[in-house]
Amino acid sequence: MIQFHRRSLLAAGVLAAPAIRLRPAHAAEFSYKYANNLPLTHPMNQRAKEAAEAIAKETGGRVEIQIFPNNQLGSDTDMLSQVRNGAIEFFTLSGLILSTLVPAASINGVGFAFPNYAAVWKAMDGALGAHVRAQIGKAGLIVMNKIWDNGFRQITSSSKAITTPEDLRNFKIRVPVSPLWTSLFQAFGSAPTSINFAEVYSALQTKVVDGQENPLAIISTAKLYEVQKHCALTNHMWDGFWMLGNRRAWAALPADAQAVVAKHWNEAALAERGDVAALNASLQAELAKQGLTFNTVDPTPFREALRKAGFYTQWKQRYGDEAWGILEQDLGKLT
Ligand code: X2X
Repeated sequence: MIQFHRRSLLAAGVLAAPAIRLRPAHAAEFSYKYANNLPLTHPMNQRAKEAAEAIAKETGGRVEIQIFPNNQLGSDTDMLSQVRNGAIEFFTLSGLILSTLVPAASINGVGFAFPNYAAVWKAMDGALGAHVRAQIGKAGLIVMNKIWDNGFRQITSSSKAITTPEDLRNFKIRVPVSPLWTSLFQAFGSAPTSINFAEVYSALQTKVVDGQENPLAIISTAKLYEVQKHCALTNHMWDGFWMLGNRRAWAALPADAQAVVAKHWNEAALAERGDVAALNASLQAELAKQGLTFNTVDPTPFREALRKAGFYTQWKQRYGDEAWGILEQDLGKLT
C-alpha cells in the first residue's frame, strides 16, 4: 500500500486546509499575504483591513491582500525570514528589530531622543526616515514611505514601581530581539532578556521576567495589564513599524497596481498614527480601571544615566557620523 505523508497531501491540495476560505468567484490575479505581530483589535490591523479593502476595490479585484495578525504566521524573527524569501509578501516590523538585518534601522530607538510626536514625524517623514529607507532598500527589501506608529514606550512591572534609574538596576525586563534594546537596558544595569512579542504574555505570566516596555495601545490590546501591576510613564523611546515588502512579489505587480497598493498602505499609516496617538492619550484612565498603577518619571536622571554609561557615544560610533548627524540635526546634541 502506498503511504502518503500528511504534509505532501496538504501541499498537493488533496487534504482540506484547516480553515475554509471564501474566495470571490474570480480568484485574484495577485493574492498576497500581509502578516504582523499585533492583535486584530490594534489600530494597525484595523487600518490595514480598510487599506486591503480599498486596494481590492481600486484594482478591480486583481490584488487581494489577506491579513494574518497576532503572530499567526510566526514570531517577528520568523516573519522577517519569510518576507525575505517570499513566503509572505508584506510585513510590518519595528525598525529596531529590523536592525538585525539593517543596522541603521534602529536609530529612532535611541533612548530619550524624541521629545514629542511633532519631532518624530518631522524626522521619520524627513531626512532620518529617508536615510533608513535607503538602507532597507540596499538590503533587498521594499519599504513604503510612511512608517506606522507603535508609540512612545512605557515600562510595566509586576514587582515594583519604576520611578528612578536605580529602580532599573537588576530589573528582569523583557526586550524585543534587537541589540539597541539590550544595550539600552544594560546601560541602566538591568537584566534584559530578548523575547519575541509572541511569547511576552506568557513570559510575564510565568515570571520568567518581571517587566516589559511597550506603548499603552499595546499594553491594552494585548491585555498585558492582566499580568502586570505598575506602569511607569517613561516615554524612553519612540518606536514605529515599517511596512516591508518582498522584492520579487512587488516587482511582479504592474506599475498601476503598485501605485494603488503604496497609496493605500501609506494613507492607512497616516490614519493609524492618529488612532494610536488618541489611544495613548486616553488609555491611562482605562488601564487604571483594569488595575494598573501609574507613575510619571523625571526623564533627566534617566538620560544622564545613559550618558554616564557611554550609551550615546557607543551608538554614535555604531551608526556613524552621517546618520548620527541627521538625528542631531533634528533633535539637538545627544552625546
Ligand atoms: O515586540 C514588541 O514589544 C512590539 C510589539 O512593540 C514590537 O513590535 C517592537
